[in-house]
Amino acid sequence: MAPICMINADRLWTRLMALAEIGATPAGGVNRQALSDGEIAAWHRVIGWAREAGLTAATDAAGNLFLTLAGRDRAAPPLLVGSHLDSQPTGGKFDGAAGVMAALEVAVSFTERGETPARDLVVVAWMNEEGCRFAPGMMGSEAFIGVRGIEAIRAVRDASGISVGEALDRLHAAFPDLPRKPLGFAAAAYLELHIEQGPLLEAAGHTIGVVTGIQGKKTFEGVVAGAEGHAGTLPQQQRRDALAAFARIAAALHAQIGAIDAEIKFTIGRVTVEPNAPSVVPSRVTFSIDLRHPDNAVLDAAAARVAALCHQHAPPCTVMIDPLVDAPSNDFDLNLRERIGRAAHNQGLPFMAILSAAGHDARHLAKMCPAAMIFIPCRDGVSHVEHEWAEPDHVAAGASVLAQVLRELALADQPFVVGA
Ligand code: HGY
Ligand code: MN
Ligand code: MN
Repeated sequence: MAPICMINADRLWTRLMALAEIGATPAGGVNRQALSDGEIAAWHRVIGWAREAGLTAATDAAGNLFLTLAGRDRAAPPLLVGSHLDSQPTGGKFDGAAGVMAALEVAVSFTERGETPARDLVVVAWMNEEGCRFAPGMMGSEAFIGVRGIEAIRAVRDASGISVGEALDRLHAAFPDLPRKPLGFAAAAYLELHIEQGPLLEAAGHTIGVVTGIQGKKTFEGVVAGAEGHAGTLPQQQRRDALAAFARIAAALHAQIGAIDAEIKFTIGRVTVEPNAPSVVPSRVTFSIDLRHPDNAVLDAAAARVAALCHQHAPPCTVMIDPLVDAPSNDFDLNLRERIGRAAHNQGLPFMAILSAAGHDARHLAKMCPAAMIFIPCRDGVSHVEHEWAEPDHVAAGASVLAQVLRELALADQPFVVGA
């Protein structure tokens, strides 16, 4: 069934594919990491499209991008809608980008219909949602709502030693004319469209997911310390082999944390070995831990066991475990969820309630204003892979539902009450 809410589906798809050319990988994916040349190029392209439609562009100290369609009451807290433009190194065309482009398409459709929202409609692209080049992720939305200080964020370095601060200064220097908004300006509500990044919508044959919340997530960084030595002369018994210790630790964590129940998600996604030389006994291993579960009590109990298991299997090496992210499962705004379901129903789109297994910036926005998410299916439920795919009709349907909800909120003369 064609979407009934005025968006230009062809323009949306064409622009989404044009955006995917920035950072395109030979295997058909996207590598457009946070604050990279690719993301700067994406800003130029998206700001160009926004300015063509009369929106104004701005940023903030955290490198978030804001594209504003002016409303009648400029002083009223705006409607925020968007996602992120950065990707994983072997990411896909849709993760984040679909949400930013759908939001921009809705804003452009307002201008084409000569409609002025009652309050500003601000399209946002959050800085470093993915947390790959710079860990942890969601730095832009965390700085925006104040759960992570901008100076702590600026101090984080990537594998080549470049700090977020240096990369942010480089981004801002590339857009010297962009005004700066204050971190954490008040917003009336936040909406985010995203691919599900899981199999449930596709399996159920549904087009729209009304996201109830996001499962809890805790991440850590572990450092195992040993001692370097000659691979040919240092006797085994005298070795403090950091990689051997990490192997024991990883096996124990997978066996005892990763198998707690059918819901737990446990990932060691990055391991760095030093000095990483074939004939040198490894002296240091740095590794990531990504732990998730929908039940906060189970997540807390599992996380509480991580450090003890690491210390148990580290000797004769030592290990340090630093917590990075502690984000409990949350619930999205009921009123917004009802609006999304109604819009999907009005447009004849099969929809279902769904918990998000993947993390999103909306988790943080939900701490400062009513927030909700709209999911669309992705092929085989896969994401964070180069062959990530979403059907044009699904992208259009998601944008059309987003448009209907935003028009309800934005065209309401009397101040709408969300979060009630
Ligand atoms: O890791 C996540 O859940 C998100 O897709 N970056
Ligand atoms: Mn994402
Ligand atoms: Mn992602």
